[in-house]
Amino acid sequence: MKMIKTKAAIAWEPNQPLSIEEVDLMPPQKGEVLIRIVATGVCHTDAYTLSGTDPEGIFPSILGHEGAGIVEAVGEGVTSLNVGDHVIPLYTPECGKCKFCLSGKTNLCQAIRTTQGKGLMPDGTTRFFKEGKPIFHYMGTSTFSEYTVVPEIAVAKISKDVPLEKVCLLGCGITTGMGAVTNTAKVKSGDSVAVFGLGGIGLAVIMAAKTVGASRIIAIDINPEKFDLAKKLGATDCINPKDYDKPIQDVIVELTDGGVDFSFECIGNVKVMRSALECCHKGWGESVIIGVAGAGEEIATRPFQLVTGRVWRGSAFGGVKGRSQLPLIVEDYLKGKFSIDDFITHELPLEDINKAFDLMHEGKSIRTVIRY
Ligand code: NAD
Ligand code: AHE
Ligand code: ZN
Ligand code: ZN
Repeated sequence: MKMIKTKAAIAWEPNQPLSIEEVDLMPPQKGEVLIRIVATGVCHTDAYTLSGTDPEGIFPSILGHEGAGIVEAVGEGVTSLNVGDHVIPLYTPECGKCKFCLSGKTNLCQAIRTTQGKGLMPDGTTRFFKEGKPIFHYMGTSTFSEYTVVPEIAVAKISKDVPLEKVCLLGCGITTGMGAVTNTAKVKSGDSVAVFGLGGIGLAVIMAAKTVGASRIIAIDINPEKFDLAKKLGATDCINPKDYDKPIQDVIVELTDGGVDFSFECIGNVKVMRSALECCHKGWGESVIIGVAGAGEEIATRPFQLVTGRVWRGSAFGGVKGRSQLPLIVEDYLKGKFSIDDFITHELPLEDINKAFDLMHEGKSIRTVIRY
């Protein structure tokens, strides 16, 4: 197989619009697969990296990590995937062999994490080129390209019965929010929950908290336009911190007779992370950080908050092991156990991808799905 041409949105430098161009893509090498991306969501993490505040941000690169597609070719030695398989590329792979995979304690497979963070395939090179010069991969997935090459261990094979233009959102946002509730926090029926940030992640947290039977789900955002959907998905209370002249954690502690059982930060704002911890109930409340903060940002609280029993933890991709567990989540979607449609507020062709970023920054979208 020779080099192919693919249409892609290139991030040439931070804070500049993506440029739609044709680039060259090498065929899949040993242990790699070529995927035709059918659709991809645009997640806030793509905007974060494009903004230049991601310490691992590297340019020029092809962003995108919330995609779904079809296997077009497999490289030497690939045994678990075949041409025609429907798949979701994984930014958190699952090799099944590394210390992390074998620990039974985490989904954070580290088999290819170092090269992935440098925008490279596991052999230390790129597959994308423009006029002979390498274009870097992003999160090991680069779904803002019609064709992409991904390591076999970073591909979940899913049912052919689901629409790829919907389940692409399981490649990051919806899975992350739902998994943070069920795997990381392990919210149970009757628990109270506070959710900070009502984008794709926060709304998925709300949806899952409702499903497990949370008694009270407090949704917090500075954009009240997000409240209707939050209520539809299960929020019992919607709060805009701008409506109060005291810290939002104090408001929530008063509302809940001492604080919530669980809180989730779904923004990436270190000050809000503090509020999310401090609105948790003394003695047992747990706060899960999902939001991603920029280089140099740090969280702070009085250690007393932890001494007195609150717990701070984090969650990546909802603690979900992509190859073994994501196909089961897709099956749950097929069985009608949760909604994806509610999250898709816009659909655009790749040519208009910069509009998807504008809509996100203007607070007008939950998820824009880019259809190739
Ligand atoms: P989004 O931009 O769609 O939503 C963020 C929401 O936060 C918006 O509704 C915005 O109005 C609200 N917000 C902003 N500042 C606020 C404040 N001070 N107080 C209250 N609300 C505020 O983003 P998203 O795609 O839902 O992603 C959310 C965060 O999660 C981002 O930081 C993203 O990078 C991160 N993320 C992490 C993981 C993970 O695995 N840990 C996965 C996906 C996304
Ligand atoms: N490069 C960033 C890391 C950002 C980050 O934490 N990413 C999440 C996924 S966000 C998806 O929208 C993640 O999976 N983290 C685990 C990991 O290994 O990156 C930075 O800040 O350096
Ligand atoms: Zn994401
Ligand atoms: Zn592993």
